[in-house]
Formats: sequence, structure tokens, C-alpha cells
Amino acid sequence: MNRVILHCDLDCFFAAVEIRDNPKYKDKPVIIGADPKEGHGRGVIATCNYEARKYGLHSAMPISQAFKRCPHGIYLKPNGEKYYKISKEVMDILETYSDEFQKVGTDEAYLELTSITNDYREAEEIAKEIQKEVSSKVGITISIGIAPTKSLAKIASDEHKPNGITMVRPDGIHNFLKDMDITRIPGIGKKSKVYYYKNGIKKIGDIISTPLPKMKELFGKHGRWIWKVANGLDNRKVKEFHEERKSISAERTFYEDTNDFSIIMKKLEDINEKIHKSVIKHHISYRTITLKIRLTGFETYTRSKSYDLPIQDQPTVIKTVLDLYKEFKDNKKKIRLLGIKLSNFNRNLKVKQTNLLEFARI
Ligand code: TTP
Ligand code: MG
Repeated sequence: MNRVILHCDLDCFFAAVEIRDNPKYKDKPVIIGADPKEGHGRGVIATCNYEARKYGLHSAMPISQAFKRCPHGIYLKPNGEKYYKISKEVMDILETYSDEFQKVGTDEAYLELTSITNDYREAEEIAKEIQKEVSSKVGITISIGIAPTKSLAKIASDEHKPNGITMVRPDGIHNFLKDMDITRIPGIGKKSKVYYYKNGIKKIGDIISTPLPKMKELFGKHGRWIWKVANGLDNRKVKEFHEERKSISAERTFYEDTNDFSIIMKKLEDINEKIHKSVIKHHISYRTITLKIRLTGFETYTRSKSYDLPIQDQPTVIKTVLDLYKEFKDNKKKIRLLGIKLSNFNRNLKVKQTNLLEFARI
């Protein structure tokens, strides 16, 4: 079965935050990093916005060199605490889109959507939804790649920056990669590319057309790995559900906003089915059930109900969310998104049931 994976990466992250907080910098080259001290400063650029990149500036460039190329730029010191807080805000949003979520560094994350949808068109709708939510709630932009493997999704998220969405369908992998320089593969940097170049491997298409045994012979383990990446055979998982998770949720966006009750009910049943696969797999019971509704536009509501004792009961969840939905039934506005969240967990249902039985005996 084909997988659907999203890789989300914030655009010029530190610089985007500073521009958000100082809109007057918007169309100027903004550089975050060491103090340039009129060209005599030591240290490097952490990042810069796309305006500054027009002057050839980039992360890790010595700040003195940056100043020579772009003396009129706005040079700012990094504010780590602020970026940490904003990174968390973004991750909290991303995490609501799939239980299979993996944060990588401060500004990127993978989301496995395979159990939510197999349809790349629907995945694109979800990606648009993520961009809108990050932009409206946090005020910065994010680029997203959609592909059947993690490495392809990462290459794709870099393709149309800033604020881009790039889809690589399983049948489009070869076309997408073949003319790219091999350094677009994560893990091939300026140094390691030299060795590949010497052996006539410059484009990703050259990797694809080299037989695997030859790649292994020439470049060892590394060669085998990049051959797999280039052929869409990276089967690394997006990190699974972790013990500290406090809730489990899933959301779905409609292709077209609707107030047709049968469509709404079907969607809620699908979502409920999906989250119960995880709930059962991880032996989780929950006390709180939350319904999330977004109407046409961006109005979003959540309504919850908590039970006294933990349950793991799919029919009760659907009954509860339909009850919570009643409040919105007569609303004239159509519905754009629906979500269900389960929280207030009790792990290891078996143990809990035993305890309950003992309790009942007393
Ligand atoms: P990146 O995602 O590599 O860069 P970016 O978000 O600034 O730009 P892009 O639009 O190309 O994704 O890194 C995320 C943040 O990490 C970046 O804003 C600053 C920090 N960083 C450093 O401090 N030093 C570095 O060398 C790099 C690459 C990043
Ligand atoms: Mg980034």
C-alpha cells in the first residue's frame, strides 16, 4: 500500500519570527546571527530571509562576509527563548493532524497520513489547512512536501519555498528527482558530493540508473542508502505514539464545506474508527471526549464531555460527539472541518479492569 507522508518545514524560521514582530522589516534583507560589527564581527549567520538570500547570504556564512555583500541589511541577534516558544506552538498544531508525528529539530516535523487518507488530493487539502492554521495562529509560513517516503517528503518541502506545497505521487518519483543535483538528498553535502561527482554521479537520475550492486561497490553503505532514497524505497517509519502523549485526536477537512448530516455523520464515524485503531493498539482508555468543528471561514469550536470512569468504547464516542454536535445542527454556516479528541487517559486497560473488579467486590 502506498504511504502518504507530510514533511513540514518553517520558512526562514528565526527571520520570519523577527519580521512578524517588526513588520517594518518585511521587504528588507533580515539576517539573524552574530553581530557584524561593521564587517569586523566574528561568528556566522544562523539564518536570513529570502530577500537577504538574493545577495548570496545563507546559514553558516561568516557574518563578516555577509556584511560585505549586504551592508544595508538588518542584522539581529537571535532570541532563542522566543523561537523555542514559537516552535512549540507550531508543533502543538501539527501534532493534531496525525498521531504518527515526529518533530525533527526546531522547525520541521513529519506526519504520517497513511491511516487517515490514501488520496493525495485529500492530503493536499490537509496541507493547506495546516498552512492556514499556522499562519493565522502563529503568524509565520510553513512549506510542506507530500510523498510516499520520509526522504522524498523532505526533498519536496524544500522545492517551493516559501509557503509552498509540493506533491510527489508514487508514479511521479522519477520525474520529480531525475534532474536534481545529488546534494538535494539529505545527507549529501558539499564534501561527500565530490566523491560521487568524480564517479560521474551528479544528478539524482544518475543514481537511479546505476544498479544497486554497483552503488554498493563504489560508495559502500552510504551508496546503498542514497540508491534507496532515489528509488523511493526509504521505509523508515514516522515515530509512533509515545508514552507521554496526553491525548489522541484526528481531524478531517471536507473537499467542499457541507451541512449534509449524512456526510457529517460518515466523517465522524471514519475519524472515530481511525482513532480507535490507535487506542486499542496502545491499550488506552479515556475519560474525556472532545468534538472540534470548524465552520466556513475560520470559526473553530470545541465541545467536550467527561465521564467519571475511564472507557474504551467506540459506540459511546460516536454517540457523545453526535450529542455535542446538536448545538451546531441549526447553524446556517456550513462545516469545513471535523475532529475528535480523546484525553484524560488511563493506560493499560487490563490492569484498570482488574482494579475495577476488585473495587466492585469490596
Ligand atoms: P532551516 O530549516 O535549515 O532554515 P530556515 O528555516 O531558516 O530556512 P528555510 O526556509 O530554508 O527552511 O533551519 C531552521 C532554523 O535553525 C533557522 O531559522 C535558524 C537555525 N539554524 C541555525 O541556527 N544555524 C544553521 O546553520 C541552520 C542551517 C539553521
Ligand atoms: Mg526551515
